Amino acid sequence: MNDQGTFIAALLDSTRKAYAAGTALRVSESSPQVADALNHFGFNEFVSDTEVRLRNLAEALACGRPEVFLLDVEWLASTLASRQASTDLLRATLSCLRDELNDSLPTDARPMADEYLGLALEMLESPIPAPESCIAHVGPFDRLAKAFLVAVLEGKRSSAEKLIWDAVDSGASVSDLHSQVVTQVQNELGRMWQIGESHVAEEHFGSRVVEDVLVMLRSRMVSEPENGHTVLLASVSGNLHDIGPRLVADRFEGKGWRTIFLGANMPANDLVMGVKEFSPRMVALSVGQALNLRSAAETIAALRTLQPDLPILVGGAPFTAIEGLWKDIGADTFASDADSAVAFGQSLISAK
Ligand code: B12
Repeated sequence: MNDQGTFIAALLDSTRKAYAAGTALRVSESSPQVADALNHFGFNEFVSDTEVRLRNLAEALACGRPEVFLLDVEWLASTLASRQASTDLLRATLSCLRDELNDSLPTDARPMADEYLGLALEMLESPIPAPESCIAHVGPFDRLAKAFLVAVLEGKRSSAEKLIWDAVDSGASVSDLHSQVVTQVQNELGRMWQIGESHVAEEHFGSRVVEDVLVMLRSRMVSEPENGHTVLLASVSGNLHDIGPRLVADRFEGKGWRTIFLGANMPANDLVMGVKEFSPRMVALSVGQALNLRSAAETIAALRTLQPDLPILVGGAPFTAIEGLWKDIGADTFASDADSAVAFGQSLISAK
């Protein structure tokens, strides 16, 4: 992690609402069109939204990685693009936030924040496309993924589950169903939510169906004999996404590992207790969003204090998007999916 960035991040955390409100006032005093857009958005909503930008900026600064902040701005710009909405208010927000921080932060803390906001504004000079469909490709599981998605959107849990059973009965492998159906459908539900084509209830329902499907698939998995090794998996504190690491856990189990899957939002200290309790050969941590990066770094530091040589693998969207980010938070390696995670585990035990 970056020392100066961590310090600035702490300053941003402690005064976030005030900076966000100051930014809102500046935006409302800028051009009449932008002020109109803010009023349309609603002052309080705008302040909350700007706080999210500040949280992402803080994570980026703490990691010493502007790309972390750019990822958030890009996500927002692509959301706007999907609704054919202008980025004028977003640009004004970043520009006013930059002024606000340049007027308020201690002198030596200003350049880093200024640079990151400048890079984001520069990025917005080129058009950012709307997110593309996650199951548009023509692959062997494309039809199944689409049918599963439709069943979920129609609220037909049994039909969705039957599609998976039928595929298993026809010889589809658990790993293909994980990667080509479950993951794609979840990504697509996320994209639909992002672009305003589905709502939270549909995503929640889809996630519950997918959780049941994972249990079914696990019961159908032909596992290798126990190899005597344990992997402990969890989503770091603040990360409520736990379907990804659960799927990874199931695949370790298929290779004969004992898997201790602790689920979402796992506090660092309790994770340390888990390691004391279960003596894993390795720990695998899920980091759902950039907002979880400092939490992940803290968790890894706590684990290192207990057991410096314990291998720690991380996974999740921020590491797939930003090369080498896993090193900045102190992990030993990163895996983009279940197969590469299990390959890392296997390499550990075969190298012993
Ligand atoms: C379901 C879901 C939720 C559920 C989670 C339920 C659950 N029990 O997990 C709930 C409702 C809680 C949720 C909340 C939020 N979510 Co959400 N969510 C999703 C969604 C639709 C699916 C996630 C999922 O299950 N994917 C399926 C699994 C199998 O895939 P995966 O997680 O990517 O995991 C794979 C790899 O990443 C990797 N992996 C993951 N973890 C690990 C760990 C290790 C060790 C390894 C090796 C590999 C690995 O391997 C997996 C298999 O290949 C995604 C969409 C998406 N594109 O991811 C959005 C998404 C992640 N969520 C998003 C957002 C914005 C949020 C919220 C902020 C929404 C809000 N305003 O409240 C909150 C944040 C909550 C928090 N504090 O964490 C955004 C994030 C955008 C961004 N800028 O990063 C996404 C991308 C949606 C979108 N398209 O905008 N969400």
